[in-house]
Amino acid sequence: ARLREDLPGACARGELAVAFQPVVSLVEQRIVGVEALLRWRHPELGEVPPAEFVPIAERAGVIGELQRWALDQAARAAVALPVLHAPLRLGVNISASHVAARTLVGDVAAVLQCTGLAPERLILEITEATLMAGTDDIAVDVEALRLMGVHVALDDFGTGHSSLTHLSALPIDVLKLDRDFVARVDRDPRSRALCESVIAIGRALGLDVVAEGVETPAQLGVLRGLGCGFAQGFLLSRPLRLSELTELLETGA
Ligand code: G
Ligand code: G
Ligand code: MN
Ligand code: NA
Repeated sequence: ARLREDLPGACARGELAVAFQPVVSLVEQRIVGVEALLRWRHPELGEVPPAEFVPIAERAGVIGELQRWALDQAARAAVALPVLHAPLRLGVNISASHVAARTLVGDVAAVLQCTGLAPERLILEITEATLMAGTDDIAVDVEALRLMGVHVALDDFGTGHSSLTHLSALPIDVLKLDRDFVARVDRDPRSRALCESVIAIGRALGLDVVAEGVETPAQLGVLRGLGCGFAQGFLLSRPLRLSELTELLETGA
């Protein structure tokens, strides 16, 4: 109840922030993107994880506002980041209800316009469950976003029920391999086989595959051996504040 009451004003009170977790190319061996992750520092309760407050925001009907703010902040940050080789890509998580509310296309267009972020740099991370709910409305919106040049990632891939046939029909550019599979990739033959198939499917469909939640060199080694293109996780970098990310890029990590 406390969170539900405090959330609507949290943005205006400056309690929200966006953290950025680097995404690394395993081929180029450098940071090629970041995932924006919303943070709420409650004045009394401390850090509230998004897994807790995003569902509350959805039920309270303030997810649209929250999401617009996060998109705007993340895009502003992205255009101001130092460019080393190529401009970093920016992943932003989009919740199911925001997609369902049908304001996403307009919201994204407005943010691109206001910040000058190139659409090709933006990757909307949408979960398998949301995309698979696949009503025609959602398909129309996602198609409109891709026509604008924006990329779409299937987030938490492996946790839903996409069949291969269905996957090839989805309007996506990136597969994010769920960290549940990555966690045991170096120890459990089944996890390894699953990761191997996802990477192979990605290659067959021309999709980038990003392994999430990489925590150990052993996991990274196996994923690299399987031909996984990209990775993120605590081993490579935890989510960083903008100042930390800028410093990391400037000191050439
Ligand atoms: O950072 P953390 O691991 O606590 O994030 C937990 C979950 O919160 C992730 O599943 C992520 O997709 C979600 N999340 C983080 N930031 C945002 C955001 O800006 N919008 C939405 N809808 N979800 C987010
Ligand atoms: O659902 P989504 O993939 O958007 O969630 C990303 C979340 O995963 C973020 O909240 C981030 O803090 C968390 N995360 C990032 N790297 C790791 C990791 O290596 N291990 C674990 N357990 N969580 C991670
Ligand atoms: Mn994500
Ligand atoms: Na994910």
